[in-house]
Amino acid sequence: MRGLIFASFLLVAGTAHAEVAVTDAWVRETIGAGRTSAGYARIVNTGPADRLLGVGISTGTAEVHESREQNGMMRMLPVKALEIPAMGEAVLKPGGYHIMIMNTGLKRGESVELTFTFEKAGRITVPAKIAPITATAAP
Ligand SMILES: [Cu+2]
Repeated sequence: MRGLIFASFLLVAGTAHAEVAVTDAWVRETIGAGRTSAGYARIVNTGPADRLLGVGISTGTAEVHESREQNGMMRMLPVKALEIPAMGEAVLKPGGYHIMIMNTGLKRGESVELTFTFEKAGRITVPAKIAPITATAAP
């Protein structure tokens, strides 16, 4: 039943913005007093090149970051616009591009809404599953 609701939700989002779809969205839980987390997703583009301009979360604040090694240290840098290639995809995953999530508590097993804003495709809101803090891939 949950799967069915999720599938029909994606169908609605897909109808509004047929060329860009956001799938496999997930975030990590926060533990104790922790208020910072990270989120990931796959962005599939069946149309012309687009750009991801920002991501919002229904329960706090979020920004797009890139993890990059600099002088042997992992650093996180804000990304102003993430290029989504024509007829291609962009994957936000641990160790690379990610959604930095601040000022919120996230409980494992629940879900939260992420809103992706694209230059051409506009806004796409999808549910993101909240995974254990140790997760390295979509639950
Ligand atoms: Cu970050």
